[in-house]
Amino acid sequence: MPLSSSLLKMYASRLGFAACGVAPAAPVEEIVAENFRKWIAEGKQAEMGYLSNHVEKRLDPTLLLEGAQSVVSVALNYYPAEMLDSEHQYEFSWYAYGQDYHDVMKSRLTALAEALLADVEGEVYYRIFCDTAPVLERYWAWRCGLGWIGKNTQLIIPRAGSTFFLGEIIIDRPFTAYDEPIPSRCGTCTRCLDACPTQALQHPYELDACRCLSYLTIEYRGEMLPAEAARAMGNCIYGCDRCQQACPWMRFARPTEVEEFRPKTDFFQLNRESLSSLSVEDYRKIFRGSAIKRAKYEGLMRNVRAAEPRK
Ligand code: B12
Repeated sequence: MPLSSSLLKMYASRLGFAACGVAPAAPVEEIVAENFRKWIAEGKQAEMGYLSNHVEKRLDPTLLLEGAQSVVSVALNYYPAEMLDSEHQYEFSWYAYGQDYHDVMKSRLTALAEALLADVEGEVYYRIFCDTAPVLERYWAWRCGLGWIGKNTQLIIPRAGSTFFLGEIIIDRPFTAYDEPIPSRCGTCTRCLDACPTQALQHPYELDACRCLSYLTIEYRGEMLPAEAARAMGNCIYGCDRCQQACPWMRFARPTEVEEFRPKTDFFQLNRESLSSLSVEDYRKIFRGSAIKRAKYEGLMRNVRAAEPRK
């Protein structure tokens, strides 16, 4: 018996997902696979070596779950309800304001799968994913009809923007109906390419991580940031949102209602003085359960030293 796609969408909406779609599990389209292999071959993944591991699995979800028949993709809004302003002197990228999205997404995806399978007979095998396995998540969001992939490489949801986390359920059952991809609505616009201060988006739909401030301030482990990045980062000490801030579709973004994405008070109290003298203990306390721990203490302090606080 196929699973009901209308029930899936109803449960997803009740659980606070802004969008949900489903597609048959199959290898990704050949042009997408080719682009991914080329991107790796050209070294555009910088030092994120894990991206060149398990390439075959990343390009074919049926290798991630035996008997996989469907891929469900969901989106969870993280557009901040309250922004850091000039009093804070430094910025963090929006996705990192609240609790670590891996945990939030995982518990909601588990609840979604349990609701969907509550009355289903027989064994059903599934796996849930959010940024923790070789899955081409933006491709699946596009393939499941959630939105289109923008020139800034972000998955953009019509009349909602791009500030959404993506997650998936790969499951060994078919659904009553599948969704279709929607065409790009970027048109001739190049605002994201023009807004990138390090020219990481040299061509539409392709990002060179080696130049991207998000990569350099979060993933890069060097003791000092490259001089060009330090000049370009301004006051943003963790991640970068410039390519999505410049996107005209972001005018539709609405504050998230996901309680876990509300920042803690002590995060909001950080300023130049407290950040430049931040101890490891304070760092651990303030960023407990936050995605910001990805940069590690040394990385965050390196970024603070390189950045220019807003006057
Ligand atoms: C590595 C990684 C990064 C790297 C590299 C980013 C990149 N563009 O590749 C760095 C550290 C720079 C990064 C930064 C950010 N990331 Co990141 N990242 C990932 C990760 C782990 C893998 C991405 C990957 O495989 N990249 C390789 C490239 C080649 O693939 P891709 O960009 O994902 O998708 C391409 C292909 O799929 C192809 N394609 C596929 N289908 C189609 C169809 C059509 C029609 C076309 C034209 C193209 C196309 O085009 C896409 C664009 O090039 C994913 C999680 C995951 N497992 O997917 C999160 C993920 C992509 N990141 C995410 C986020 C939120 C961010 C940041 C906004 C965080 C921040 N503020 O600093 C920035 C955005 C920067 C940017 N413009 O990408 C979200 C994106 C949500 C969204 N709405 O798109 C993800 C999905 C995590 C999640 N689970 O929510 N990230």
